[in-house]
Amino acid sequence: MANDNSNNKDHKPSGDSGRRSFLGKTALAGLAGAGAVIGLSGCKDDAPKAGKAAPASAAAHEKAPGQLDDYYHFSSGGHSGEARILGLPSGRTLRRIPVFNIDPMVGWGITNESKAIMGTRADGSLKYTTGDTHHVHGSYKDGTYDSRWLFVNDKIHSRLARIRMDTMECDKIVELPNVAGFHGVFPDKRDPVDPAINYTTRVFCGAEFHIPLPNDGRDLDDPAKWGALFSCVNAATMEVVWQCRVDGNMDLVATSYDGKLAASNQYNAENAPDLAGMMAAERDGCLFFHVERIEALVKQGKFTTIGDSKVPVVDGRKAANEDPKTAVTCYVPVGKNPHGVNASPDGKYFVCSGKLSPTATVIDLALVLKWFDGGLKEPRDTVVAEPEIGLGPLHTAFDGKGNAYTSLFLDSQIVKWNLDQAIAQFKGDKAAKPVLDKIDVHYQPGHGYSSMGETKEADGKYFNSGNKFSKDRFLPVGPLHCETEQLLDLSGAKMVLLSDHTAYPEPHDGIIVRRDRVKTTQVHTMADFPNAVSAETAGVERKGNKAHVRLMSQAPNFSMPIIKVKRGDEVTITLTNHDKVEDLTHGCAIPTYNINFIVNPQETKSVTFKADHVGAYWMYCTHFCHALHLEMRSRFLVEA
Ligand code: RUQ
Ligand code: CUA
Ligand code: CA
Repeated sequence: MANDNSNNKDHKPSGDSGRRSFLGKTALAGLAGAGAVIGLSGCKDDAPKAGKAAPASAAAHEKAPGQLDDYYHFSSGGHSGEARILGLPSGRTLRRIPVFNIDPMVGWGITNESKAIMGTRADGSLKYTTGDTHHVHGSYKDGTYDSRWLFVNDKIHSRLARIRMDTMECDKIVELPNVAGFHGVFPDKRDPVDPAINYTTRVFCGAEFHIPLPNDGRDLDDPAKWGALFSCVNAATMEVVWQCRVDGNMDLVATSYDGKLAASNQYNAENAPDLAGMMAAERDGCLFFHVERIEALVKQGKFTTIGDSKVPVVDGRKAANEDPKTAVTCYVPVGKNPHGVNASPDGKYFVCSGKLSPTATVIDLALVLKWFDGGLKEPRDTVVAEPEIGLGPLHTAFDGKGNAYTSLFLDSQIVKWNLDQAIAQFKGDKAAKPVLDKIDVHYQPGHGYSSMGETKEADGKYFNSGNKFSKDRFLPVGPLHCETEQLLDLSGAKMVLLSDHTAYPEPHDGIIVRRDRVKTTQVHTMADFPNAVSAETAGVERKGNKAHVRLMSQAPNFSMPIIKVKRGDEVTITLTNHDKVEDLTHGCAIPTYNINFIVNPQETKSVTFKADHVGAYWMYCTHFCHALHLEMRSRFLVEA
């Protein structure tokens, strides 16, 4: 094995080392009582000494200078509020996409266009400047990526953002009403009814936290009355079209390939407001939504609304859904405090991990539909396997060959297991052996995902382990550590660790997309910007105390060497980059006025600010564009 730790005294090939069993025991002891919080908080002082880990085999993953990667890796950025694009197998960072955060590199949160997408208050300032992105998923057609959109959640302010995959820029953000802790998100893969709609039209959003409904000051001391809503957003318009109130909470979200079912794992089936209460029940659940039935109820007017929101809310609570034949929800009991629900690429199963139970639960989607038709007694009868796979199982990925790969947070491992073997074992086959392999990762993996693993084209080549702790894997840089992402080769019988790469805190989830599935635009089309500045419209236009500066850039010049405005003016600068050459980006910074943004070739952006400081300010190009880049500057003069 490539990744053995040389200080593991009782090392065994599967990574069952002293350090790891220590971790496991701590965790197990924790589960029994008050120590649980500590037990789940990851590796402590038991990690190997710096530099002791053996180097992984090089070359297999490396890209020679100038060589392109085979896959795109689209990743969330956690509480950085952004999304990211890396190349795999190299692990090189290609792009950071600001979404909910302010980014002066591109001017996100600074330009008028980006502020309009992010949302502003009456005074024009941003409504929110923080975000917490966890899950990035692409839109589908025919069960695979169609390169149209990426969707990403903001857990802090319960917003859903959409990123255009041609430009890799965020173009819409919507805030979910009456939702707190919006965590899981997944686009649908086809329409549940209309077979012609074989592509994404809905995005489903799970709410992790309970709140008073509406959250207007009522029921503050009575959390038993609080509730959580599952939301459906129209992928094209980004409007919230319906919500479904549930018992318990939601966490991750998965959708079926036939479009009929969406599901969310719930770790707080107890509906408890505190940790002890959330761990009280022996089992929690995987909660299924019957999309067609929910939408039929909305059409029939069988819904309520909450507070100021006009979004129809259907009742998905157990008491209102006792008859399976009319139920919109099905609560399938699964292992304690589950985390993660993932769809197998053959379209047959959802896998839900136990987190506080060492098991993964395999749910047969055909049986869930059978339950909804009244053909099964108990929701639990939809479970076809529940193998023991290791401690702290979280997220599961697939190779398209019948195998599943689950991250084991507490064991710091990835486990490879076989679905058919697990199903046989569940039926009573004593010879069945679901677990095929385990490999150490460094350390405490959260999400793991495989190349094309969330599509019908799962190819079983690579697996990315998104580790939550890196400890000794990189040069120390102070108390804030980067995270490790580790690339595993899935192509053989045994998993092989190919490489480590760093991740700026704190990516959660990602997808690995074959590069031919992604089509980008390398140069904008000027006509796409209605406010594009041409030679005819360039110049300063004044209306009262409003000065509109229409400016062009072409290396190494701005079209106006001198821009004059008066103190007190509300200044709008609209800048169109007339360079047509790929990669020829200009920047525009103005000191004192806090202006900094870029314009890509043929792109137009604008900023608006109050000219309240008199004096001469050099407006200069920030993005290296030309041998005379430093000379690319104009005088911005504010007269008294
Ligand atoms: S979470 S480590 Cu935000 Cu997707 Cu599971
Ligand atoms: Cu234009 Cu640098
Ligand atoms: Ca629970």
